[in-house]
Amino acid sequence: MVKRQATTTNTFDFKRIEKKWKKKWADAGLFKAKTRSKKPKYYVLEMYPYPSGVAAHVGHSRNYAMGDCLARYKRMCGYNVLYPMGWDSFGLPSENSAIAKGIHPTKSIAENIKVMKDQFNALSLSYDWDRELATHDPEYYKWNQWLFLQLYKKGLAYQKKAPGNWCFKCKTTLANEDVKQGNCWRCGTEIIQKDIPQWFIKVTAYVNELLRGLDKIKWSDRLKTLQRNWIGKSHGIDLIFKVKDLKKEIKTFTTRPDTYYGITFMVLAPEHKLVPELIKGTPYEGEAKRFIEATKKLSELERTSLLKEKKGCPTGRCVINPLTKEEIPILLANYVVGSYGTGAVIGVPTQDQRDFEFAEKYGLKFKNVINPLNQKLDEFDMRRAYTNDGILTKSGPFTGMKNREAIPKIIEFLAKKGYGKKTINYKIRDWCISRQRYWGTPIPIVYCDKCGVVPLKEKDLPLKLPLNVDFKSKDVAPLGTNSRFVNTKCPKCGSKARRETDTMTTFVDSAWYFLRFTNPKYDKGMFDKKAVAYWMPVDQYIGGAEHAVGHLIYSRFITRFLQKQGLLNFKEPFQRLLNQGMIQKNGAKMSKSKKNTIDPRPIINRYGADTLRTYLLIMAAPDKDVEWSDRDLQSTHRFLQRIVSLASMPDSNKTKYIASVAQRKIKAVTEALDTLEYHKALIELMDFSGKLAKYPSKEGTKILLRLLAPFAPHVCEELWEKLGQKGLLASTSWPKFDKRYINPAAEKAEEAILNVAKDVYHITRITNRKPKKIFVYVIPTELKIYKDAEEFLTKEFRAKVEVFASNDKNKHDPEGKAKKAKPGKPGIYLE
Ligand code: ANZ
Ligand code: ZN
Repeated sequence: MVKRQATTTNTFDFKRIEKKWKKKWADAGLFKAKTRSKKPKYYVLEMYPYPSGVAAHVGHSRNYAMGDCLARYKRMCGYNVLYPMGWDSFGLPSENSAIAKGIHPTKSIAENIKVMKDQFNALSLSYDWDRELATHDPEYYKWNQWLFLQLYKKGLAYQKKAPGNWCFKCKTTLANEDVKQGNCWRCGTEIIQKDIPQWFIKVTAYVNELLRGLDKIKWSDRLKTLQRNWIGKSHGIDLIFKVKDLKKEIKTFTTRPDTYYGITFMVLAPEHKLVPELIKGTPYEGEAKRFIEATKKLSELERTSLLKEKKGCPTGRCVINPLTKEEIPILLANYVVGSYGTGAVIGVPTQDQRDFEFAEKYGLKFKNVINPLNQKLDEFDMRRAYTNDGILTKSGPFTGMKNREAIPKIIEFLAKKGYGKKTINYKIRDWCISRQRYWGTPIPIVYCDKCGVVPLKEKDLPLKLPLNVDFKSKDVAPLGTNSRFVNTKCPKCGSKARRETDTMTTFVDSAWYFLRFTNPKYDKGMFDKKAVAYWMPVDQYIGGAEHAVGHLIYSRFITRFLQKQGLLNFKEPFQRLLNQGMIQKNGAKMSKSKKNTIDPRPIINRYGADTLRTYLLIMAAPDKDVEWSDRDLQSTHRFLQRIVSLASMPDSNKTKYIASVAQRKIKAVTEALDTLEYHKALIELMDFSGKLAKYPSKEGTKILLRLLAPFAPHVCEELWEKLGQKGLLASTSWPKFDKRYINPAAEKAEEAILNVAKDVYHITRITNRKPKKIFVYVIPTELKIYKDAEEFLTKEFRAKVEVFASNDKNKHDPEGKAKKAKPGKPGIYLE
């Protein structure tokens, strides 16, 4: 409606400005978190990146812009802010980057870190670089090993056989990423799932605590649900069945005991421990063995995927339903996994779609036991399972009951008879930390010929990762190629021993790095208890939703473990969590593989860091995905240019009005930042700058600069200086809302004038004519308010403007419009 002032001539030399203020901030040590301070603390953390050497794209920049804006805001609010950055430098991406470059990881990491650091600096991220850490530093990973030993002591780190991706030809296990369409990435041999001894952390020990803890932290519901589903607590019953003609029992876990009378078959995981005995000597022995081998080629994920075809194989054996005395055939099925529940499942084809398809395929029986409310289902007509709730039928004493209500009664009934036992199962598995890769923390364990598994002594840490290995080795785990590393003496008895050659997954490093940032050079322990007590928990954590379950569960687990050891005085590491949305380009998530990434560097070169930062924060709510728009980027740039021109405009006489607006903006921007609604804050600031362009005011502009500083820090500093302010804007205090300046009369007057302008605009639209003269008739008591409109309307419409009291005898009013004047709604006549 109101035309924007064209001030594109007033561009700013952002390159010079950026350089100048970066240096001033650095010289003032503004971003250093203070170890001792009377101020309240605030800890902002973004998930640290792995220095893969791939340049970050604007999607990453958005994430960091959010953290930085918050850090700068909180500093101005008077907090002692910890805003650190470091490198997740162990692991596959770093190892692969090194392999690709043909150099040692230690070397490529240094190069990659430099590239990323330059990118961060280009955006002016206000990290406290004194606290930089890299997890491949022995002074860091030493504490992974120490942590492992503590977990081991408490029985929370243990070794067990678990399926790994095994390549026969290379005689090694592969990470999931290295299995390409079921084959080894190096030699193309088909991968099978082979049980190999691996190290696990017993996260299942704390499942209930990890569930309950979610109620006390401010994470999004979406994220909490992801964690709850991952933990996957299921209430149910273990049913016990006797195997016919064998003195054996099979336990099966079900959450649906209400379907008990509809059981028509039983399926076992091929790896169920009774299987060899069951099939022995039956006509199906050969077929079953082939089936078991074939299943080994599938990963657990493939087996349970709903899309994958369900395959089975008879065993020739039966169990007896103790209630109905029916004989129930036992089959093997690839969709039953050995690691969940009891590895055995009862089949109810009429109430479970998976069972339905399986029963059709293998010619098994159907017996429907749940009917919808006013309908009787006939199992011979059913096209698919009836999985909704309803009324039990053909269910002995429970017939006629609502199935949900019958569940506790059936459980009680079966338990009394000894046919079952109430239990709880969890989907979550213990955390496998073993990787058969080179670039990670060596696990501090040796295998002694005499003593067996022996942990290293704490005083012998760090066990350094040897630099001299053939980390591309084909034959054994890479660490196995360094015999000086592998062959050692037992810490207990001194005899010959071999070192563990697995390394730890990098999720161990990231499960506690946030503690280390509080005093990263501390050498008397894993972390400085005092510093941790001051800084932790993290007040605001920011990162991608892809870590919703892995990293965020492990961090919560390790934090709880350390708390139980008396090392921490809190249980939850991350109070608030923001999962940033993704930037899309051409409707697809920005990613290197889709070749649709946008590099921030040319944008910073052309429009400046302030423009990019501000655009990244205004483009959408921070947790929303959003399409990149060059046009919006450019209009953000113009917004900043308009602000530059504000600093040199002479003050208008609307001081009271602008002072009132300024207070409202202080309130709105503060509230928006407190809830991380950066976009809302910026929309307020754009509106504010528009009002200031209309009614320039040095005092108003100063408030605008203070509010905008966390978003566009360089240009705001420059203008702050230009307005004659002493000291750095970055270290001035955040403006406080003061309601004494709120001036409803001034605001109302301004609103009235805007409404007249709107009306005039509408009339010109309808008549399609540009007015030369504008006459406004107002009720006499409002004359003073509307007199101000003359100047504004003159500028706005480039026309002669006259405002009359409606009872003015000398007014020019050829069409009698003065009669239309009402309070707050003047009459208007255009010529
Ligand atoms: C009978 C039944 C009838 C089932 C019905 C479901 C529906 P959640 O909620 O995930 O715990 N199940 C049990 N162990 C399994 C395993 N190792 N592999 C694959 N499936 C398994 O689900 C529990 C249900 O998943 C159990 O309840 C069992 O099938 C199946 F109308 O038993 B149900
Ligand atoms: Zn020994």
